Amino acid sequence: MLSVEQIVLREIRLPLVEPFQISSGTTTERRILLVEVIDRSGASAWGECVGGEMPNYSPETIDVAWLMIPEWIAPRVLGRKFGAARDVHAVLDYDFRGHNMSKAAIEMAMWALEAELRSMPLSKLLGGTREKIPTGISLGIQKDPAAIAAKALAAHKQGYRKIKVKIKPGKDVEYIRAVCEALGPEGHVMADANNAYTLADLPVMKALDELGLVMIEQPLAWDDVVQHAKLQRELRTPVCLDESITGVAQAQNMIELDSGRIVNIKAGRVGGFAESIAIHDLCQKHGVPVWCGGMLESGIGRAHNVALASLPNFSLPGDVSPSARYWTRDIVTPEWTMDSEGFVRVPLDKPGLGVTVDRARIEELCVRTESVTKKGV
Ligand code: OSB
Ligand code: MG
Repeated sequence: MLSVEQIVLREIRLPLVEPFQISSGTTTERRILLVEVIDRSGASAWGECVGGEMPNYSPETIDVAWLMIPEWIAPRVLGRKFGAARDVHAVLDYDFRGHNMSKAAIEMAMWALEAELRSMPLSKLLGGTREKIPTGISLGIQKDPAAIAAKALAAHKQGYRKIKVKIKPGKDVEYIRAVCEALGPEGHVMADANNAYTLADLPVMKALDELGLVMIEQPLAWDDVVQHAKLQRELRTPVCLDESITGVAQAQNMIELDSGRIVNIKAGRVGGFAESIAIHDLCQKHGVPVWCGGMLESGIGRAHNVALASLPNFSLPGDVSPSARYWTRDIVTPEWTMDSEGFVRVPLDKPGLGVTVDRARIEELCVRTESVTKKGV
């Protein structure tokens, strides 16, 4: 039985080792909202809200999450008895639209707490079967084709098993072509547009289609599944949806309409692990591969992602790069590492997240904190 008495929110600031540019904006420093859920016995577990600094990926931001969690989400969880973390999703979703990233931060912390209390690795609690995760890198937009080709080649040599390159109009075909030429046929290159195109850009999409990419991620509008179906009909390259898939219903629509043939699952975007597993299972039933996306998470969010990516239908490399790709120093020990073959190991030797949360480091980086308990207690 799970019953949480206190939820603590903390905002930390973590500068990225290099700026990360996508079609809709650049991030240089992450403002990360961490949540800690604490039960009666004092057992605690962590979650991370993936809401961005700006509303350029989704309407959610860290500041909106900081309002939503104490006011609307924590009260549904505090003092309530859950048989299992699996039951939290329905409670958070009942007559409560959207705010998936805020809900997910708490829902995922509840799974971590259950794993902790049952002394099992989070991966096992979720139904994971993999012991190591094939890893991809997501490279931000660079100043010219030579610069992105050099970055991609360095990543390929480090062992990364999938190289994702961000694109935007004017920085697309020539950039991707340079990467493909640098890496050769074993490059496993893909492009992610973060909604920067419309169907009027079909010639650009057709040119990308000639390059033999593993997939093209979310080229069209962030909430669309209809125009993507028209595009997919014109392309041999599989379209992968990210932003558009906010839950299992949209995944169902994607499959019915053939608007994409691969799903990037980010647990934050879909409201947590229960919904991620539902999408995973639906896709598996329909022969649609999935992979685990990333949102420039700290070592805590990364632990959640690695656990999720251990499920069997996560058959393509995930954006679960090691700590050093993002930070000079992470907030967990040991830090996340990748071997020279491009695998991140699933920590199966420790319960819960499988890494130790560095509280002292979090205190150092913390710029605000709020503790929420059940009203009247
Ligand atoms: O579209 O996948 C995306 C980061 C921020 C917002 C959107 C995206 C991303 C990434 C980062 O691609 C992947 C990572 O965490 O390494
Ligand atoms: Mg994406």
